[in-house]
Amino acid sequence: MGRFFITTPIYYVNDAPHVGHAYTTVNADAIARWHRLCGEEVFFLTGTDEHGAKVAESAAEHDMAPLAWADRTSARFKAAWSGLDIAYDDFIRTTEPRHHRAVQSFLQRVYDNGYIEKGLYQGLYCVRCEDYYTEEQLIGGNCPVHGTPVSFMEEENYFFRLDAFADRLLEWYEEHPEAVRPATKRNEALGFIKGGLQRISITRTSMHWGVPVPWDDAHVFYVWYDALINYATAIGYGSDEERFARWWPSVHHLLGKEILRFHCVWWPAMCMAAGIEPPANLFVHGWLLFGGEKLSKTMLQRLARSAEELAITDVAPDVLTDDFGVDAIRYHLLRAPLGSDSEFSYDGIVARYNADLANNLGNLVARVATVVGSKCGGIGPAPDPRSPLAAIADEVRVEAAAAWARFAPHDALGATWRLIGGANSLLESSEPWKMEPGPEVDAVLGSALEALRIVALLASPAMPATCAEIWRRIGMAGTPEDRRVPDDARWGGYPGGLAVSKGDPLFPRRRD
Ligand code: ME8
Repeated sequence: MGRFFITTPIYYVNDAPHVGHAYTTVNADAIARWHRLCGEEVFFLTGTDEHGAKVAESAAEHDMAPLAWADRTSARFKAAWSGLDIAYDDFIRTTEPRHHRAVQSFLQRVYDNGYIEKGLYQGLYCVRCEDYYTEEQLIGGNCPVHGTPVSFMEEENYFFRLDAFADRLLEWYEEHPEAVRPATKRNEALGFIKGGLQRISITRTSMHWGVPVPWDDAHVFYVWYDALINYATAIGYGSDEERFARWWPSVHHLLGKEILRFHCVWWPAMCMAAGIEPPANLFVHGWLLFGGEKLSKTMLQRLARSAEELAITDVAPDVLTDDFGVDAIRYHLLRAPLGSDSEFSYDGIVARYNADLANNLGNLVARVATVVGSKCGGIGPAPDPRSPLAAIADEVRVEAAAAWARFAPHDALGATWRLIGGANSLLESSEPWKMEPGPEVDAVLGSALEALRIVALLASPAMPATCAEIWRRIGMAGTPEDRRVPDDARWGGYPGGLAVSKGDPLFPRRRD
């Protein structure tokens, strides 16, 4: 049996989850569900990043101890994911003892291998990024990511010899041309490496909210250094070597483009320094943009201050799912191409909802059930092996599978929706509702039911509850998730003779 290990970044607990986090998590969830449908053993990891100055500051602002604050916000992420039907296999918190142990054993190894040394660090620091910048990297004297002022910092700490890995990283990139995708992001990472790597400061004495350095208890590890290791902790690094070897290095890291350097330069080098293989697959996605800007916490706070335009709550995942339904929001997030930036707007959700869900999928389900009721006594006929839909379904099955496999849910769903469109066109051209009951009507309706069965299978990673409901309405037993692709998605699987039930509209049309 194949194995598939996928991760999201672990999110900071300095603030509440928003739709940008949901974008990554829903995509990872749908891709994980696809691989389960393929019959693979899947491990889907997400979690929260709970150390560092930023979290300590947020806790202090709320008059709380850092751990109590982390408990509260981490729980909000879990609640958000349960509200979006996210089926993760593990939710890691970096404050857990298992993570502290793994970080200490990983970095002790790097230290023992001679890649960590002591030195004095001075530089311009952004607290929000938890990262140092050079003068040239600043924009108008401010942090290039947050646009907020940076501060001068000086401290004695330990350094990781990132500079020692430039050649090995370039070699690794050469030998693994597909490791970082898309190609534009691979080039960006290569640009960082070729631009020159410097040793990086990886410990702090200025604050204590972090994993203690095992060989020097005056220091804690810098939060990025502990955070990246979560991917190894969760599969047993340092505690269960057999388990670790089963899952590593063939991981798929999904991440936003602003953390490319950490994942595509630092992390592979850290792995090399610890004597393990670098992660095999890194997929760097774009941002959801809101009025052309990254939909960030900072921006949301600003929006909340100028609430006439749009309130912060409009982009919190639960407000959207309460308004449109869980699967409609999942679908919307999955239709934004993963590799590039996409505009995100309320009007955009309404437009896509009406076009794809209300008019196309919802309409097909309702029409088929109604006409099967009036022309076939409510019993679904078997599909026609010569239906024009059979050829579309064959094509769509192959295309959707390839698209899911290359981390392109938007293309997989685009292909799947061609089958819905084909079924709607068949109904419109043959107008079974005007025909006398008989073999001709049966052939059309049986084929439309078969198209719905295949759509419910192929779209189930995106819209699990809706697809299970379609499955039930066309009379199939169990849920699509009990089945396997590609075999069960071949034309002819709908047996006929099943009771087809009508129900409330799946996606009532929106007027706003
Ligand atoms: O960076 N569009 O955590 P974070 C798309 N703790 N994705 C977005 C987004 C947007 N507008 N805004 C956020 C951290 N994201 C670190 C990660 S990993 C070892 C440590 C998503 O809470 C996207 O996945 O700032 C991005 O990379 C992540 O949230 C950043 O979350």
